[in-house]
Amino acid sequence: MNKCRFFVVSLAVMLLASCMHDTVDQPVMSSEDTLIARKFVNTSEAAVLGELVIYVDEESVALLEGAESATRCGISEIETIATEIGAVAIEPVFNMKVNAERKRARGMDRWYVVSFPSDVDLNMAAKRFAAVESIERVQFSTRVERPTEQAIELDYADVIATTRAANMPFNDDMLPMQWHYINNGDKQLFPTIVAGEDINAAAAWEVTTGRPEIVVAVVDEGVCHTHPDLEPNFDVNEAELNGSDGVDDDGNGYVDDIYGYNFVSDTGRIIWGRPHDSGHGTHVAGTVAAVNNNNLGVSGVAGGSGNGDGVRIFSSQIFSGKDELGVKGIAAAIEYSADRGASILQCSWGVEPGQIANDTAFATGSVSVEYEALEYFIETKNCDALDGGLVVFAAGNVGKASAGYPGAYNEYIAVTAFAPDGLPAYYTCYDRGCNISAPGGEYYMIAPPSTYSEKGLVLSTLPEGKYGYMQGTSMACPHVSGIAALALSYALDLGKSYTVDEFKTLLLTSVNEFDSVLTGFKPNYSGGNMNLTTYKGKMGTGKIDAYRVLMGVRGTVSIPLPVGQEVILDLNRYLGDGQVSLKTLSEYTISDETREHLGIVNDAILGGKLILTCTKPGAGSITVAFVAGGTSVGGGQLTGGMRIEKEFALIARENHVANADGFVDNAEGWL
Ligand SMILES: [Ca+2]
Ligand SMILES: [Ca+2]
Ligand SMILES: [Ca+2]
Repeated sequence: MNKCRFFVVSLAVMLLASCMHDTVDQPVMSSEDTLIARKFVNTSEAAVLGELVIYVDEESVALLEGAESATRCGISEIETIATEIGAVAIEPVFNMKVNAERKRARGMDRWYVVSFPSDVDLNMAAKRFAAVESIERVQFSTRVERPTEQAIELDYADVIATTRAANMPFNDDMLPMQWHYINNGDKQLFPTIVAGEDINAAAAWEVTTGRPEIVVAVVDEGVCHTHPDLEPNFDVNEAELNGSDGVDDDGNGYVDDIYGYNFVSDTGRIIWGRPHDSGHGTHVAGTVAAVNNNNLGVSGVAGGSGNGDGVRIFSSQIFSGKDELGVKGIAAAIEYSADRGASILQCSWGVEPGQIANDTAFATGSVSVEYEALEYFIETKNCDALDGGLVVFAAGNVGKASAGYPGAYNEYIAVTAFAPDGLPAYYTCYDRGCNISAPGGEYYMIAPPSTYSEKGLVLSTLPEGKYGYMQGTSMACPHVSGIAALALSYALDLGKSYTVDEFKTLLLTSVNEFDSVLTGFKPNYSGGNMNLTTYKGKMGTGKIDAYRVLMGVRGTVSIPLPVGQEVILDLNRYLGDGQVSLKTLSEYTISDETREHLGIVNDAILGGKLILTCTKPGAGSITVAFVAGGTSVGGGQLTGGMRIEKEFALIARENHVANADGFVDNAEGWL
């Protein structure tokens, strides 16, 4: 597969290079050299000049906390080096004004950043620091690569005011163009579109549209908080909003952090319109939580119902124009996201696959400062429905058989991307480290290589009140973050709570299967072909389905159904061990909405089996009555069994398959 050459929104962040202690290849090394080499977290490749991150031993922390400067920090070896290289400052990476005790227990107070003139030889300085006994790790502050691709602004004349719009759950006029939420198979958007290749948002939004108690941190370019389709769902720091400029009014260690914090400029002012900014952060934020049903623009996955009830977002800004942010800022942004109350960390960035070899290189031995920050985020509980934080990353856009780190690491969810045809997007990474798939969009080439349509991309908000298209696993990622936010909102409704592991299991198993469509070839944007069998079993567990996720929270079994085929379902196979003694009564309820959504015809229960045909992709539910014990319900003069009712979720998709015995089956089994 060709590496995508244009408009793959690739926030390729070169956070970390591979661990030096694994790759050191010098035939003759003294034991002291080996000891020093083991202290290196990474190499100096793509490192920011003029700073190094160090991790000191416990005894040194007390001295450094009271340090006046790097040259007078109380540790003579450090003072000597600092004087020689002209170091100007030694400062803690993490913010001890919030949750200090927990951070100390994790050793987060032991990370410092040393700043010095940029003409100092970085490798020499690093080696000198690594030779200091009280310094246990040295990390180069690897440069963050900025997004270079721009969004395509929506031409308002393209907004399709078809009759479809009348059937939309919300009045946002661009929602009919957001196939990634509700895909009705509109060929105006993408000629080879397949209805139902979406996140099943319509059915999900009947269950919940979000709750303001759930907060998602958007770690990205600055998010435009003045956008009218985002502003109502912004998490606002009221103490700062009503406080004084230049003063840390809430004492959280960050001055004027009203809508988040800009870690690039180290100020509370979130910005988004500098040259080389792409609108990426604002786009991603809109997918999570653009305001629904406000008669304006787009919808967001967890953007509420138009009554101020969407999930909340804030901006942890790590990209800005051409400025470079080192790992200290990345780590601080993740820490801040936890301390400010986020339950979900939305990260549409990562290093190129292959730069970090494997999980051991990422998270064993001399681990990096950003790994420490991510672990802290996971450990931090910020809502009643989850006992910690969920970390979601984009898998990467270079079409490789591996996700990029950090997303590839086994504790974080890495999201692959599919196109409006339900097939892998040409750019998506897949296979190793990839956990789940979501819509990321794709160009449709009308006349390769120069004429293409952007309507198969993901449509969302852009800075300055605008809207536009972007594609990438960067765009798939916030679909998963948004669905996770919906699930936590619904869990709050129901008074349920999860451990982080339980919650990840729920998300990764609430999917529609991917593999049945992965045969043959698909033309890619450049006129070549993608061999689809390459992706079989490698796009993650499947395509995330928001309705299935919510049904999982409710505890309702989802049944996959094919479109356009009559199925005869033995519902007992979805109960107990699949062979239970429950007599199916002929009583059942299907709501009018479900009938409409699935186009259900010919439904009946005959001989204990449910018979029905769905004529279109959709989702809904059915409630069926059973007798537990005996063949009839007891009561009055009759001794009989207990009447019970059970709800099943029904998910109809083109590629769900009914077996010869009428049992609907697919790659997921019968979850
Ligand atoms: Ca503050
Ligand atoms: Ca202030
Ligand atoms: Ca809207």
